[in-house]
Amino acid sequence: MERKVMFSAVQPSGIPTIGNYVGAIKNWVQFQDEYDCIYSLADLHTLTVKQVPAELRARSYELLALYLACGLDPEKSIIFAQSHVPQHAELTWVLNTMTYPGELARMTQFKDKSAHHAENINMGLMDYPVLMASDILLYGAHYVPIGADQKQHLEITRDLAIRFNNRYSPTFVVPEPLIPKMGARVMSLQDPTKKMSKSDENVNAFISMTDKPEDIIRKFKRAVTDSDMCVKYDVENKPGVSNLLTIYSIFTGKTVEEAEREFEGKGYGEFKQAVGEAVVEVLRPINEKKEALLKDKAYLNKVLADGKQKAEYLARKMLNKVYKKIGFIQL
Ligand code: ATP
Ligand code: LTN
Repeated sequence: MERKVMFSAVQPSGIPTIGNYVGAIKNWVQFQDEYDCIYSLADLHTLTVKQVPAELRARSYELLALYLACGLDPEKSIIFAQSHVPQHAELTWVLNTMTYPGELARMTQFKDKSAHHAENINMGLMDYPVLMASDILLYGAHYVPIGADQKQHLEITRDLAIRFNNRYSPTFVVPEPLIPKMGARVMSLQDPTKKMSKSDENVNAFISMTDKPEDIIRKFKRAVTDSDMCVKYDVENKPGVSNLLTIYSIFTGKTVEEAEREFEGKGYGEFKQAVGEAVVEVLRPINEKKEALLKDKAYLNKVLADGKQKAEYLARKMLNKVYKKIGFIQL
């Protein structure tokens, strides 16, 4: 039986947070034996917000090293940089001609980011979902493992696939999102009604995967909770504590109920310390591997070169098919 294809990506727009880890990267690792997995560094996407060139380059290597340190295996999966495969930008052009400005203008991420970067509302920021659709459709991906915030973009991707298939003939696979039951939306430590984001201006709001142990513990200790001193899962009334319980459960493998029992009658201080320690223990070996990998740029470049070659082969095949259906001359 042919294996299903899986595609996902993270932008090297900052250091990944534990939200990116549990919402996305951690789950990607498990799929590698079951699916044909393709994982990308979404570097083209980062240009929708102003970037400093040297920092973008350094963060791209850092993200690649983190992918590998988390267990993504270039022998099993295709790992590549989006900017190395020109077909992503080419398919975006085609899909742009089938996308309506209205459907992009109502995307939550576009509205949030426009409010945040009012001085730089560029066409790319609005077109972000069409580039994301191209990423996915080029490889005929059946599944896209993402956090809950990306669900809307996946719906546009599905609409575009269906629109193209209807106008021409069946070409694209209509992909399904895979959103984890737990950890699909890790919340900010400073405002537990907002998602944790690597580009938050308050560094206490997020835990970066590369934060030092003492900073991780300190940030959890300062996490906003409530005043009733009871470790109980109740998203509505206790969003801060519920977020910490979710994080604790994912990082220890215990259920939320087990965690509630463990901290019954204990104060928030002890609970927050335990959450911090659980996260530190999971991130420690990942960071050690990442540091070692970053010292070997030749190896990282080789991973990217191999990934580019494999990804481009698939992308070129799909784009040729698209160009043929559209009516471009085939040489
Ligand atoms: P930025 O802050 O630069 O917009 P981001 O932190 O939202 O970035 P992305 O690179 O856009 O991260 O997202 C990468 C993946 O991580 C996506 O699948 C996204 O759904 C997931 N993700 C991002 N934030 C969270 C979160 N707080 N909880 C769970 N998953 C998340
Ligand atoms: N937009 C995504 C990152 C991303 C992506 C993709 C995710 C770019 N291309 C394709 C899944 C599939 C984000 O998480 N902000």
